[in-house]
Parts: sequence; structure tokens; C-alpha cells
Amino acid sequence: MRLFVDSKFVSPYALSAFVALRVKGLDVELDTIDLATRQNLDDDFFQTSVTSRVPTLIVDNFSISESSAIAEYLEELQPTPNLYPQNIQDRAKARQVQAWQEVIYWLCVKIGQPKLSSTNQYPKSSRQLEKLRLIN
Ligand SMILES: N[C@@H](CCC(=O)N[C@@H](CS)C(=O)NCC(=O)O)C(=O)O
Repeated sequence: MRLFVDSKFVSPYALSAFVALRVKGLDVELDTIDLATRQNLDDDFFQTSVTSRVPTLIVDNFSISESSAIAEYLEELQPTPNLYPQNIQDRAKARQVQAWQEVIYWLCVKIGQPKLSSTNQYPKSSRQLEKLRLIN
């Protein structure tokens, strides 16, 4: 198995795919893509990943992108240990966090750099992050 991640190791999506592989105890080789130089748009990776984004997982001749699709694929490929909770409602909540992570990521970027966000967005973002703390 090969997992394409960003060369600076900052992508939360790539990290979540890496964690899923570690939880499953699967051997993986990491390949890095330099997003700063748009290496993800080079022909090789463009042909490999339908989204041209990291993370992308390669298993033999099979390639899958999108962190949640990778996690669900790994869960079905090797069911134990579980990645997702057994309880149906807990599992729905876990998928909710996964789907929301894109928003959370950008909220964190905005809060980390408040000048990028307008003043009326900032309090709303903080309140949403408060909600995130309640999820645990
Ligand atoms: N929804 C995707 C998001 C993946 C994503 O946005 N990856 C970024 C790095 S954090 C990327 O590869 N960006 C390159 C681009 O969009 O050109 C997932 O969950 O995997």
C-alpha cells in the first residue's frame, strides 16, 4: 500500500488517512507531494488520483482519494480493529465529524489568522468551535 500525503505533513485529511492505516496496523509506504509547487497537478499524480489531492491511497492497481472514502474502504478491507464505533448512532456522529472536518479545518485557519475573516464571521466561527469541543 502507498499513501500519498503532502510533503509538509500538515494536511489534516492526509493525517486522518495515516491514522486509519495505523489503527488497522497495515503496512504503508508514504509518498509525498509538494502542494506548494503544485506537484499534485503533474501528470503522474494527475493520472493516479481522480481528485489530484492528498490523501490518495494505492492498493495494487486500485487508487482511492478522499479521506472519508479511504477510511471506509479500510474498514471494509480489514474490519478489526474497528475504526468506527459499533453503535449506529455513534457511527453516524463519527461520520458527521468526518464530513464536517473540512469546515472545521477552514474555521481553524480563519481563527488562526483572524485578519482573513470578516469581523462578523469570527464570533460565529468561535461558537462553532465551542460546539466541536462538546462533541467529545
Ligand atoms: N475532502 C478531501 C480534502 C482533501 C484536500 O483538500 N487536500 C488538500 C491538502 S489539505 C489538497 O490536496 N489540495 C491540493 C489542491 O486542492 O489542489 C479529503 O477529505 O480528503
